[in-house]
Amino acid sequence: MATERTFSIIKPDATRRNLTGKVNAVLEEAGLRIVAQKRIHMTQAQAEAFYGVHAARPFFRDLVTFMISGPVVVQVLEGENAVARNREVMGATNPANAEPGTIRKLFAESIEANSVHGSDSAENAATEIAYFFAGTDIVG
Ligand code: IDP
Ligand code: MG
Repeated sequence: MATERTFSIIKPDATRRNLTGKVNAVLEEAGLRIVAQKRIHMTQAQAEAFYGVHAARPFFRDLVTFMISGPVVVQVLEGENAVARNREVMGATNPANAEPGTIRKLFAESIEANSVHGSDSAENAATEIAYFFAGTDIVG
């Protein structure tokens, strides 16, 4: 097992309901350490670039509009197998399919407003972390 880092976002539906601390508590309970964190309001250009991989999907426009509808908290999480561990604790994209106790089961409003983003691979995690954080921002 290797210690690794992943990238996480607490999405606008969760910041709007003042759930940052509750989401962080679930992450920490799962053994993930928040080694960098900041609250930002993404620009349209930032959200479009971040979700560029989904540009061809029918929900892309709505997703970008949602992601810039309020502040988000961008985070770097560290722990054993952090990428997979975070995906596990996030739960399925559609909260209707998410396991009990997962962040999306506990807090998500819909398949779109699903409270958190998490990197889906170590390679994407590195790219996504570098998009929002300098190396000196991350204190493990
Ligand atoms: P993930 O966040 O579980 O990795 P992705 O398929 O990468 O899911 O989708 C990125 C984000 O796009 C989702 O978290 C969700 O906010 C939104 N999304 C995904 N599928 C749909 C959909 O069918 N309708 C509306 N929004 C969606
Ligand atoms: Mg994804």
